[in-house]
Amino acid sequence: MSRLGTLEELPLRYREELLQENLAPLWPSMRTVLPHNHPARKTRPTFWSYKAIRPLLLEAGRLTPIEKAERRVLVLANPGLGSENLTATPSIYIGMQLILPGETAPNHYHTPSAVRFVIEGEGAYTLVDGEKCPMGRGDLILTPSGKWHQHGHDGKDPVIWMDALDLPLIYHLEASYAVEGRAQADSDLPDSSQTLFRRAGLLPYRSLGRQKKPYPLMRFPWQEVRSALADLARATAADEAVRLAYVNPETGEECLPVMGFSALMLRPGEERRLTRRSASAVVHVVEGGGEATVDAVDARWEEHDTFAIPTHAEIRLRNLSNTQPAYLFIVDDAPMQRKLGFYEEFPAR
Ligand code: GTQ
Repeated sequence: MSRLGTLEELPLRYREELLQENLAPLWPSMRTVLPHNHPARKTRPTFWSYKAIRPLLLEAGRLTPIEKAERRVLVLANPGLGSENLTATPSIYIGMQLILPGETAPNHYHTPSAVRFVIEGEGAYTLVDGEKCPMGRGDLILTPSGKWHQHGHDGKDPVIWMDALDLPLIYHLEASYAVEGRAQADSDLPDSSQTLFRRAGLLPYRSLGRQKKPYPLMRFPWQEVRSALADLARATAADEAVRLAYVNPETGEECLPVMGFSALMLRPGEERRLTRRSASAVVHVVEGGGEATVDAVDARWEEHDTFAIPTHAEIRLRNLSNTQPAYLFIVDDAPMQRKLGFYEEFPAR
């Protein structure tokens, strides 16, 4: 491995001439942008406790009326990436959003894709391109790039959910913007998880042979995911993970272009090493408590806690209950990495 020339080795006059012409020599920066064998990472394994977030978010509810916020959100900002950059991993934004009874968050669309994963409270809903999606605890609701969405709340208690967006990526590409619009008409129709896509393996007959819509299903109810995990566990060997992928029911592909979603059940007492891979991720605890080791960082996790996983990280998870399963919801950027052709998995050494 040769040592590359540095900037200082170049004559000052030459460096100034390069600068003048908007040129830069590659070789002094070669190992920074293309380090050998392993990417350089600034993302830190970071753990956010819901116990810390919740009172601060409720306080935001008292400090800032919805009209002054549009979206009342506390962002999970990875300190390694600069807290002002509002990003949990290089590609994934995570925010905790609060909506109070009677409030509405106005209609808009934007170029980044978003999803909501509901943490607590009942009676809120999101309207996505006219489809009314009730927000039950643990439900996943998609608002893909360019789809109109607004939120409302007809219930009695505060509702809190987690937003995940591919905003950092789209912002970095200088392609991020939003468009405001008039309020969508309310709808009394059930969302399509209750009608068209009621059950895996069954599709409306007319969707056969038809040009597929990119986003046929907007809502994935948690009760379905949870019971599917319990059933999957019965048919899964003890040394294998009990994990389900959220997919487009018409194509079987991942449901959004950049972010992928999955649900992992840790059996009582289970300790699991996840396959090391090139994707970054965010893990949210739906139910249960345990321990995690992400690279060199150890932490305890409880219900509704969230943690950031850098690319190429080593991950160990342990369910500390010997009687109850733990349920984790995982957002990653594997779909984007697969499309770009560099997604990798690294089997245990
Ligand atoms: O609810 O539409 O956390 O537009 C960030 C940007 C939520 C939303 C966020 C958004 C939204």
